[in-house]
Amino acid sequence: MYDRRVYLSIVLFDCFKSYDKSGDGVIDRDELPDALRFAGINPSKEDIECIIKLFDSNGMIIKG
Ligand SMILES: [Ca+2]
Repeated sequence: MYDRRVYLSIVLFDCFKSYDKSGDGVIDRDELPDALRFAGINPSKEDIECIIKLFDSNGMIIKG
């Protein structure tokens, strides 16, 4: 029986890999809109800038 958290981690990892098109281990600024659209969000350029500022102050997740 799968632990729900393990399952969600696998789904999230697969999702991340599919949007990390350059394969560098981070979601680039250019890759972020497609990932958000997959989640049902149609981001504006201002949304993208806001997300990067709010969630990636150290540059480890999103490469700007
Ligand atoms: Ca990437």
